[in-house]
Amino acid sequence: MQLIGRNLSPFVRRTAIVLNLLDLKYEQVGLSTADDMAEIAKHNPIVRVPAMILDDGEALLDSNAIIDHLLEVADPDNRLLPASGAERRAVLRLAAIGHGIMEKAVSSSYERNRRPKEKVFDGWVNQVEDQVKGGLAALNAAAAQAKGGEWLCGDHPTLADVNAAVAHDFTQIVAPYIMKDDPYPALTALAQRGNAMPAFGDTAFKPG
Ligand SMILES: N[C@@H](CCC(=O)N[C@@H](CS)C(=O)NCC(=O)O)C(=O)O
Repeated sequence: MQLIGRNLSPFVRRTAIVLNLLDLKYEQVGLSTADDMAEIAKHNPIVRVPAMILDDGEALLDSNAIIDHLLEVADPDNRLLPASGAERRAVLRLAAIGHGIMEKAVSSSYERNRRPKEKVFDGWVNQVEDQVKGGLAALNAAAAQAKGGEWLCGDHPTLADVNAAVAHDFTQIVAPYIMKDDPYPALTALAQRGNAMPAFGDTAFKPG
């Protein structure tokens, strides 16, 4: 299997962590949407990452579709996402908040970095960054209230923790001023617990 994209992308990184947590072997092809559009377009007509190329050549697009497939084939005990009911809904709710933070932090970063400075619309940047902050505050509250275990939904990491840690770290990279003075300490502690595991830590984005 090939994972297309660099771990600077939070969507690529969360996919890589799920692959690692499921002990799946894969090769990562570190293409960037800024520099490698033609190459990415060979796999994905929308020219986005991640894409995943299965061993028979089938291409899966979008981290949600890729992770859905990985869970179907390699998580028979439903450890990363409970099979049904309130437990499943709780993981999906928190995972959606983490995914939403990623989307809004990417929007903010594109607005600030891919436009000429004089065309950046501060009102829009502030709006999406308020959405990022709302999501981070919700995950911080969930991490602070996590009962009994170290993780958001029980005694082992789920998709909710994967997304929370990646959302935290990505915001730290692209909008460090939001994380100044550690305003979300329970979430930071959760991200640190994740990153202490090779499945998470080995995927941390290394510039260069
Ligand atoms: N919903 C998608 C979002 C993927 C996404 O937006 N990836 C970004 C990189 S972080 C990208 O490819 N951006 C280029 C573009 O949208 O033109 C997912 O979860 O995989």
